[in-house]
Amino acid sequence: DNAREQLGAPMQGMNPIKQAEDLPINSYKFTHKSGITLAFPSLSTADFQFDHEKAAIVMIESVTEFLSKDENAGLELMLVDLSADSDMLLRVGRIAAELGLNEKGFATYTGDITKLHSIGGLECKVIANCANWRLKAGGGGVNMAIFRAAGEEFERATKERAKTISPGDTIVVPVPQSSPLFKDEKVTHVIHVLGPNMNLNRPHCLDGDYVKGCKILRTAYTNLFDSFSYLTK
Ligand code: AR6
Repeated sequence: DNAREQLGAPMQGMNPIKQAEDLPINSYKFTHKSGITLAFPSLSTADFQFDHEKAAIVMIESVTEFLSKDENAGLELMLVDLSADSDMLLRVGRIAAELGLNEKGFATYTGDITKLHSIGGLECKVIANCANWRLKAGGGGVNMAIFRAAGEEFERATKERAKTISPGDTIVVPVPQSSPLFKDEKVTHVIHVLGPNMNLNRPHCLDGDYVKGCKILRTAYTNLFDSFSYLTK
């Protein structure tokens, strides 16, 4: 509860999200009244090699379900990726625009998830991490970026909460106030998520089983969004 208190009141007038002028297909804007935002990366679609088309469908379904619940009114979900050419960002941005999800609290954003305030001018108090099953710092991708940006105390705070994580599960870690991620980026919580893995060189490989894979991905997004919702209550 203490952790939840840190999150404070809803942010007023969430900053307009930067528009990529040359990419009209991506609407980097929340077009409804702003609230508290979860910034999250596309789970499993880089190092874990999950099929992008399937991942986009599962993500959109999970986002739609979350935003349609009355209890989540005022909460926003923002998919972040490093490059405007990101295949997942483009795919999801296109489907979201078709479904009118931008009016309901969804946006896509190009940038580093660990620099949303200092570079993007945004205030996303909660961010998600594509973790590994041992919750270890390093590796690559978002995991490396978040542990690097958050510092040693955050690593300790993560270890205090759990030693491992199962596919589809989440671990919520309050960001220590001494962490640059808290001080410079205004992030109060990181939610570690372990997505399904299709990479033969990583643990828990599903070996192309997309029936299981999609189910785990769906569970991962649902748990992530529910953890976020719980933090705000
Ligand atoms: N900011 C925003 N998006 C990013 C950033 C960043 N700093 N870095 C990467 N992305 P990945 P996975 C995007 O590989 O597939 C790690 O080694 C990236 O372009 O981080 O779930 C862990 O330790 C892609 O769209 O996650 C695990 O072992 C998305 O984030 C494993 O990778 C996810 O890419 C997890 O693999």
